[in-house]
Amino acid sequence: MKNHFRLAIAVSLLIPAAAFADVPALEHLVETNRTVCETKPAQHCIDAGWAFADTNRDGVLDLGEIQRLRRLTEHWAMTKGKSLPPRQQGSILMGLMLVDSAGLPTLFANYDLNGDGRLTQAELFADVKLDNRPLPWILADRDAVDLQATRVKLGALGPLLDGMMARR
Ligand SMILES: [Ca+2]
Ligand SMILES: [Ca+2]
Repeated sequence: MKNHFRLAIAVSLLIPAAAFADVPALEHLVETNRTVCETKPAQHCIDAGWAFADTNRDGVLDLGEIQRLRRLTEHWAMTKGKSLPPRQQGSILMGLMLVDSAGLPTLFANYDLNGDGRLTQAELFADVKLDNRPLPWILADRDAVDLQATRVKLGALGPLLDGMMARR
């Protein structure tokens, strides 16, 4: 019990109150869009995620918005994510750890092709040939994803990509 209490204090210090308020919104996003992302053309899924991430609604993502998303995902995985199979929850948290080790600002800079500090959809998907298939299908298609370019941008996360592709 004592440890849980300490953990709760640590978490509440680390995550701004605003993020807590947004967790139900993230939960809602995941639940309502699971079907959309699995069955509708990729752009529907991307637009839904983008609208959620783009807090100031200027159509592009800045580093602060991406960092907020990262914090929310962690909080969600640690609380609501408990309803997920333990392996899935574990891999989300592991993924976040890897993102941290690669450094979010570095990853952001690699994807921000024109270096203006704003990420557009075109920049994020520069190495992916989007079509009318659902997004997971496209991302699993070696011919639709420029693996070499993606590996370079992912930097320290490159080996993770290799592992994912090897499993397919
Ligand atoms: Ca924005
Ligand atoms: Ca840019």
